[in-house]
Amino acid sequence: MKRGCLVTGVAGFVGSHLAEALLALDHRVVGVDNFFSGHRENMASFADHPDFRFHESSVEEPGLLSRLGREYGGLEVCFHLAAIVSVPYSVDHEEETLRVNWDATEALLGEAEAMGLSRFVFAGSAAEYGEDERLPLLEGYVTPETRHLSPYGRAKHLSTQRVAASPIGVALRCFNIYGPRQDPRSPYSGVISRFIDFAVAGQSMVIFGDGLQTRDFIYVGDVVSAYLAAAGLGAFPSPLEPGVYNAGTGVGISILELADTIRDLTGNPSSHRFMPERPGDIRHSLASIAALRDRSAWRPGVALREGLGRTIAHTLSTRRTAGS
Ligand code: UD2
Repeated sequence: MKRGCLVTGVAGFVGSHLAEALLALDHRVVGVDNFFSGHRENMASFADHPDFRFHESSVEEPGLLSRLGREYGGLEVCFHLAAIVSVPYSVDHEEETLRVNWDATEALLGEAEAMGLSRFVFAGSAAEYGEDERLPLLEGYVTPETRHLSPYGRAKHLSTQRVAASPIGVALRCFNIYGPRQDPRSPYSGVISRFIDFAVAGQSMVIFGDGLQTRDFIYVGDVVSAYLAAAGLGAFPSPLEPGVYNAGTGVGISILELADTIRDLTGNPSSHRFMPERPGDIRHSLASIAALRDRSAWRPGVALREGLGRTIAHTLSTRRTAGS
C-alpha cells in the first residue's frame, strides 16, 4: 500500500538513500532540505520521480509539518534526519546546534503527534554515549548523568529521549555510517570516505593517533533497512515498538586495519601517514544490536569488505563521469 512519507535531510547522505528506497517500494515521499550540508546532486536519481516532492526549507520553519500535510496530504510517517551533522561545528556553534538538533525535533514531533502520524523515526547517534567504556554499548547506558563530549551529542540525546517517550517515536542510534555518496571533502568527513578518496587518487591516507582506536562501521543500506523496520515498511510487516535502538553491526575494526583493507581493495601502493590524535576522539565504539535484532527481522546484511567494495566502485564511477 502506498504510504505518505516525509524525509527531512533528504539531500543528505543517508536521507537520499532512504528516499530512493521508499520510492522504489512505491511510497510517496515529501523531502525537506536547506542544503546546509546536503547536496542537490544526491537527489539526482529521484528528483523527477512522480511520487517525489521537494520543499527547500530549514526544519526550524514554524509549523513545517502541518504546512506540508496541508500541501501534499496523507502524511503517515516522518523520518527526521536533518541536523547539524558536524561534531566540531557543534562545539563552535552550541546555541545553533541546540536549536536545530533539539528544539526543531521537539516541535516537529509535537506536530506529528497532533496530526496523528503513525511513526516518527529519528536519527540518533552513537555520540549520545559520550565516552563510555562498557562495550558493547547498550541503549540503557545513556542516562541523565552521561557526560556528552559535544553539543551535538547532548542535543541528539535530548531529542532521542523525547522521541523514545512518544507513543509514535522510534530513535535509531546510528554508529559510523559509510557508503556511496558520503562527502569526503571536509576534514571532518567520515574516515571511510576520506580513505577511499585518498586511495583512489593514489595518495597516502592520514591516520590520527596510533590507529588502534576502533569503530563499528555500518553500511548505509543497512541503516536504510533499519529505518524501514522502524516504520514497518518494505520487508518489515509491523513497525518497531516505540523506544531507542542502536543501529550498528556489533563488529568493531581498528582504523589501521581499515586502512589496510582499503589499500588492498583499491590496489593503492601508498602507505599511510600518522598525525597527532584528534582532540576529543573517543577510543572505542561498538554497538550492541540485540534490541533491534530481538524486536524485528532486521539484520545487518552487508559485511565491511563488501560495503567497502561497493563504495569504492561508486567513487571510481563518479570520478570517471567527472573526468569524461
Ligand atoms: C562519529 C560520527 C560523529 C559522531 C561520533 C560520535 C561520522 C562521520 N561521524 O565520529 O558524527 O556521531 O561518531 O562518537 O560517522 N580518522 C583518521 N583519519 C581520517 C579521518 C578520521 O584516522 O582521515 C580517525 C578519527 O580520528 C577517528 C576514526 O578515524 O578515530 C573515525 O573518525 P570519523 O570522523 O569517521 O568518525 P568518529 O567516530 O570520530
